[in-house]
Amino acid sequence: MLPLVLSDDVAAALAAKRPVVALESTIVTHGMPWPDNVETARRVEAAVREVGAVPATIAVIDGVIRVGLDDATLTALAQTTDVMKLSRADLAYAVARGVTGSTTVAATMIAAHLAGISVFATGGIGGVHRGAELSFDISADLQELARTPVTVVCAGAKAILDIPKTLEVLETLGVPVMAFGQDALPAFWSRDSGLTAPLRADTPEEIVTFLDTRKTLSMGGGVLVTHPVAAEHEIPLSEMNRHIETALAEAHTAGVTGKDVTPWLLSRIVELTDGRSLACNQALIVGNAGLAGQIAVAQSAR
Ligand code: PSU
Ligand code: MN
Repeated sequence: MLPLVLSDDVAAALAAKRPVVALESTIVTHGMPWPDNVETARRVEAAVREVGAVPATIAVIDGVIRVGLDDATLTALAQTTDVMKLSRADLAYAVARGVTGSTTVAATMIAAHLAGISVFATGGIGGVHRGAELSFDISADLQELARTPVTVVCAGAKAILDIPKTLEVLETLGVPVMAFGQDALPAFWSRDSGLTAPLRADTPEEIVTFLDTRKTLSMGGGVLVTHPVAAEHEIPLSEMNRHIETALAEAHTAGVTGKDVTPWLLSRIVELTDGRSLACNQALIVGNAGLAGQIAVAQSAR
């Protein structure tokens, strides 16, 4: 039997083919400080419900992959400081050891697919880190997008990454990258990365038509939909780049490596921007949840 437990409302929605949106938990445990993390998670779930879909936040709790968390479990997870950050490499390890871990984009895609959920909202995906030509630090999220058939709605790759290289790797892996409502690829806190997205969609229905066409052509793997943060919450790239340079130099001096890099940079950038990056991060993920909900609704209407 799969070590996978669906909440009652997620199970009921899936059984009735009603729209469901998967949500990750690493953003809760490693991406934001308490109590902003749990407040954001609740707002994100509400945004999914508002458009008529059911939210399914995913995490491993005591070795069980839980799809859909009740508020008490979500709150407890948000306050725990020693949970594992799980990607493809260690998801099964956490299950085998019976421990608790939060799921990254890669691990959330795996769990969502096992549960039968095909739309997933997050903030930003992992990607090719700056200096990857020396560190070889490339997130497992990119390979997961290539192999697992889940549509991921995000605000682009974080500008702490090397965005042009991230886009190149996605192209190499055959992952469609769409910008929603604009030509430019967004850069997480900023609406414009300076790069043009390979593909564009202007409505959730267009995205669903594209997904259906991929299915007809027997194409596996995921699709990345990038959704720019609302203009009133954005922080321009020129300003973010200053803070990113500072944080990267400090991380290098502090010897931060591996899976600690992304959480370390994110929390340092919150300090460097006096909390503005956090407010922006909250706004963009809530926005992404709404769009993912609309895609799921359009999909289940077909
Ligand atoms: N974006 C955020 N906060 C986060 C992450 C992304 O604003 O915490 C997480 C996601 O879970 C993503 C992961 O999958 O960081 C990527 O980590 P890595 O680069 O170690 O693969
Ligand atoms: Mn990494």
